Amino acid sequence: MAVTAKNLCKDEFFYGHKACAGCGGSLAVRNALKVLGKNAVAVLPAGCMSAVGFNFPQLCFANNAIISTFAGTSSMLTGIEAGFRRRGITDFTAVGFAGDGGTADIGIQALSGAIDRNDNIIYICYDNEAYMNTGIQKSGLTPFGAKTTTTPAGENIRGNIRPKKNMFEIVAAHDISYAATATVGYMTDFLNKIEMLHIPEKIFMRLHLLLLFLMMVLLMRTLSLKMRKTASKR
Ligand SMILES: Cc1ncc(C[n+]2csc(CCOP(=O)(O)OP(=O)(O)O)c2C)c(N)n1
Ligand code: SF4
Ligand SMILES: [Mg+2]
Repeated sequence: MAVTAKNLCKDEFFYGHKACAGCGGSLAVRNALKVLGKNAVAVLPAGCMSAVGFNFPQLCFANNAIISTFAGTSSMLTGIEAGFRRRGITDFTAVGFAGDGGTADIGIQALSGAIDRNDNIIYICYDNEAYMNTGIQKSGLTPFGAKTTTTPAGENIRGNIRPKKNMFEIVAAHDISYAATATVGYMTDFLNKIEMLHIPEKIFMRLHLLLLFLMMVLLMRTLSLKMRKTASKR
C-alpha cells in the first residue's frame, strides 16, 4: 500500500534535535525512520545529522542509533547487519544517514565495498552540497560555480570550478540492483521510495531536498538477490 500523510506512522523516532529551522536533512531522517519503523538501527557519521541528533543527555533518536567514523558509515552498517544475522535476529533494518562529504568523498571506499559485497543494508545520503557542519567547505557534490569557504567567488575565481560528481551513476556503475532519486520537496514520492527499500529488489536511492536552497540527499540499500538487475529511477 502506498504511504501517504494519512497512513504514515504517527510515532516519532527523531525529534527534539538541534537542526536549523526548516532543515531538509532532519526532515528526511525523521520521515525515513517513520517508514522504516522502530527496529531500524541508524548509523550516522560526522556531519549535521549526528551533530544535531546526539547532544547528550538529549539523544534525539527513539530507535537505536550510533555515530560512526566519518569514513565508516557503510562498514558499521555491514557489521551491524552481520552481527544481527549471526544472532538470528532478522526483524531489523540497518540504515545509514550520511552527508554528501561523508558519502561522495571520505566514505566512498567503504560504500563501494558494501555494494560490492551486496550487504543487506540501507544507505541514505542527504546531500546538502557541501561540508555544512564545519562551515560550508566544498565537497565532491558541491555544484559548479558554488561559493564556499574553500571555493570563494570573486573577481579572480568564480566559485567551484569543478562539476558535481555524478554519485548516482557511480553507484549504478556497481551494478547495484536499485537506484533512484527523490526529494523531500515531493514528500509522498520520498516516502514511497523509502517504503520500496523494504522490498528486497530495491537498493539505492538518491534524494534531492529542495528547501530554501537546493539540498540533495542520497539513500542506498544493498541486499543479496537471487536475480540481480539494475532498476534505476531518476
Ligand atoms: C576524519 C574526519 N575528518 C574531518 C572531520 C570533521 N568534520 C565533521 S563533520 C564534517 C562535515 C561533514 O560534511 P557532510 O558529510 O557533507 O555532512 P553535513 O555536515 O553537510 O551534514 C567534517 C569535515 C571529522 N569528524 N572526521
Ligand atoms: S546546516 Fe543544513 S543540513 Fe545542517 S542542520 Fe542546518 S539546515 Fe540542516
Ligand atoms: Mg553536506
